[in-house]
Amino acid sequence: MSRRTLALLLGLGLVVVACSGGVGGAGSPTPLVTQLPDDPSHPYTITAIDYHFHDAHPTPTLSEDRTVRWTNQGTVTHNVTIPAIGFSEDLPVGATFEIRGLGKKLGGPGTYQFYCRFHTVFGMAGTIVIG
Ligand SMILES: [Cu+2]
Repeated sequence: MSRRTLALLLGLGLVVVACSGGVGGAGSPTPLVTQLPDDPSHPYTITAIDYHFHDAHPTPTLSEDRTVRWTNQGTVTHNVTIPAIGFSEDLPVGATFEIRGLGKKLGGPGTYQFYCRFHTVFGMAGTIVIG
């Protein structure tokens, strides 16, 4: 895989899986990058990492009944404010919360903004797409 391809895959938010070594071993080489498709049977996870909401620029199109989960893997407390439903919840370091059926609560298909009330100056915001 070329460096350009790797950079492209990483830019698309794909996850690098561990390379378990095996240098010089026989058989097929271990892939360095594996695409992890969005799985509708699980909550859609948006991760706050130091003034950025990862995987929400925008989200993929989510069904109305999908659970959306926010988790904070950064080093400071963040917040999730969703003006369309008057929701605002702080998200301490390491914390996670979920909203079940977020699309239904939002009122159905559409594009909805959310942001961190502590870090608007950094543009810490995201877009949820319900379809
Ligand atoms: Cu924040």
